[in-house]
Amino acid sequence: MRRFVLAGVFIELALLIIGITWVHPVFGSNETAGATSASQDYRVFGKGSGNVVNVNLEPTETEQEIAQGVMYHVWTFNGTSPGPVIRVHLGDTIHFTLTNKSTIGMQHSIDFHAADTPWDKNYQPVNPGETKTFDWVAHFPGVFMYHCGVPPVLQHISNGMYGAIIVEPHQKLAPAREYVLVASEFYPGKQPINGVFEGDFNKMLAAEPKYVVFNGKADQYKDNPLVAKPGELIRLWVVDAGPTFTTAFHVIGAMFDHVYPDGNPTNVLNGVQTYSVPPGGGAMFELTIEEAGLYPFVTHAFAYTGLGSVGLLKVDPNAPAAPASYPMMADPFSAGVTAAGGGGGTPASPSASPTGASPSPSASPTGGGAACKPSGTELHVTASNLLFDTNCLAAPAGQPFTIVFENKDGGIPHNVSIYTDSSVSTPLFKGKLITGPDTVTYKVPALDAGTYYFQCDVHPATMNGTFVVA
Ligand SMILES: [Cu+2]
Repeated sequence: MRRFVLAGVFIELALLIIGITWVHPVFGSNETAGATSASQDYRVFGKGSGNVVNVNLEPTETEQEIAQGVMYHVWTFNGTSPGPVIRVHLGDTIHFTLTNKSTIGMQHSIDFHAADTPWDKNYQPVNPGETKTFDWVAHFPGVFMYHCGVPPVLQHISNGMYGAIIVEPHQKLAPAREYVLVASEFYPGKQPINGVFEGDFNKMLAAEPKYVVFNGKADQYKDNPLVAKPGELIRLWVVDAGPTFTTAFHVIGAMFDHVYPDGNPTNVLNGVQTYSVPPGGGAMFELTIEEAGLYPFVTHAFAYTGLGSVGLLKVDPNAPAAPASYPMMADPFSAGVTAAGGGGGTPASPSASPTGASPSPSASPTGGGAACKPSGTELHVTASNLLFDTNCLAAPAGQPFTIVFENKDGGIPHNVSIYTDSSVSTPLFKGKLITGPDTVTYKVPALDAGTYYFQCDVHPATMNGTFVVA
């Protein structure tokens, strides 16, 4: 069995972090014993080998550097975008558990492209704090996407909820230097909020990404090239997570000996220059490079190459030896480069979760500035793309007032609540949650003069500001 990336202690660590347990390892799996499945060369049928692999994914939102110096509020599986690389064998039963650890009150779900299982039963939204478990059998070998399928799927995928799963075929693959590359797009809004960008749904709809990346960060393999030795077999597992663009995968200065659409060894193309991996698709690329040097890998759709989807493959006789094996689950950032974060991306810390951070109002008590003064008893605030359109609201002291709140985020609940301060221990007014698109007019009783704090109680880390009563 081929394993991915790291060795020793780091593998243990990765397994712990990623939360996946390899239950019955299948070494050299030609499965017959106890199997109820029939098999054709391109697939198996039925119940498979009976080997069970526990896979646990935990949707959660956090922050991640998606380009040099650009922090983004990613929605993830297990705290990174892409989520962990999952690696199983043809015929395995995947005992899958999703535990929704959303920090912003968001439903999430799973969709495994490698599985045959009913959408209406197993791919449905899971509420925050709830768990969903089901089993499926890996009937097809190859490399596949998994993703969140909660509407709008465009938004959940754009914000980072995807990963790759490799299903190894019965016939052992030739030993190779392997890397996993998950291509995707990011659509940050114009301005960061407290230094962090949110996804812009309108840009997602318009297919106008700011970044097109491999493994969650623009240009990361320019700084930290993938390495190989001259003459060595290189195997690249490429998944295009989209949400919208095709990856026209090409290595400058080299040809692919073989491309296997969807990674199925029975789908063989020979002598390929560029092969398009569609959004939601995958492919296994094999090549051998004889001469030492730098060989950039790109999407050959050049309007997008410059947005971050170019990396270097460095062929060097002094490259460290390829790993003898690859772990069944791995940190997608390292992509097989070296142990411990050689890929340059730092897996985002789950502790950066919005509810864990103490919300610091973006405007200090005086930060509202001259523009933030009361002007009448009808206040207006709009929520869009998980942001308010202002970070300061003001009302006159000693008289009741109204807040006209418009929530433009379809399917997403928001509210406006006012507290004495950002510890949110003392509410002055709690607005009813409304799910967008919707508008509500809150009637707020008179408040004494002071400088207070407002937030959306569902998204406090990014939707907050100063509330001035004067
Ligand atoms: Cu989701």
